[in-house]
Amino acid sequence: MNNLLHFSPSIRQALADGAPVVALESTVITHGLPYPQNVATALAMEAAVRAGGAQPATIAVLHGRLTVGLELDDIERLGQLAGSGVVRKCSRRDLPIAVACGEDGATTVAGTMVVAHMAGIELFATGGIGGVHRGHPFDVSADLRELGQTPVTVVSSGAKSILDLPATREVLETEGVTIVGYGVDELPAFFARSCGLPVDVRLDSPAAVAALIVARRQLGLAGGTLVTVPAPEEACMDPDEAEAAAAQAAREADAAGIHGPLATPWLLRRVVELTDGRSMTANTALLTNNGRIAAEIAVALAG
Ligand code: PSU
Ligand code: MN
Repeated sequence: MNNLLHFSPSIRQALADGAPVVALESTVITHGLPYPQNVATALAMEAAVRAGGAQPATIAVLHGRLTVGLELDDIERLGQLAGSGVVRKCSRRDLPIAVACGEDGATTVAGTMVVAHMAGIELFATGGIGGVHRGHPFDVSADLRELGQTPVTVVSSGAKSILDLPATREVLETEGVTIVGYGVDELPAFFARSCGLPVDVRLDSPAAVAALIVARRQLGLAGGTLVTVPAPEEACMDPDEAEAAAAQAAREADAAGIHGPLATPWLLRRVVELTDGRSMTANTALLTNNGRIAAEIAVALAG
């Protein structure tokens, strides 16, 4: 196995046995949520993956090592460093920096997909993917290109409306990414159960999603699949409130000249502030729901 990779004993064993494993990202811990809610959410997500019948492998770069399956104290340490700026946000282009410099790095959706694929993990659960920023058509998250080239299935609740969702959907089409609506015909927009855009196919069971993943593999298509799951009904925010917060955050970011990799963390933090933390409750609920569904798909795929 690649000597850059470091596995926790339980994940090493699960992968050797061909048992279902679900990858989880770490940028949501260091750049997506504040401490201590970030740690509580990360652990709740791990528990949800176990409840769905799979092993959770939270991924990060620890002292330059690509680590697959963080221990509890690693999650706590990264969680405490949220917002400190000392943990590098690692998308594809940042991974070599963190490795070469022996740094701690939190993996984004793109970064987590790269490491999960190296490790032989096919399922990955998160909350929201990156996309095309509103009013900045050239600020396109590397998550979209990664989905186009790396064969990992990402289970998420779509993307936050801090992004330009129609443009994001167009880029995914160009990249050849199949967008599945899990039990829905329209693309969820994180806090809202729909943004009015269609998905490519609606599938209603883990077995149906597993069959699509197998078909993609048999066709020899390089990229991944995006499975979108709406937030649980009771966790959804008022769509007008969520939209107003996203729009205000985007305007403020422009006025403050926030751009590049800082943009997404800045917007996420601002949306939590503008919604008095209501967005965080919804966030935790959808993250754990996605973890369980990804586990069920991993079980179907292993079976
Ligand atoms: N959207 C969220 N929460 C998050 C992120 C996005 O609702 O935590 C994180 C993910 O790690 C995602 C990254 O991969 O932000 C995208 O950043 P960028 O736009 O810089 O590629
Ligand atoms: Mn960007």
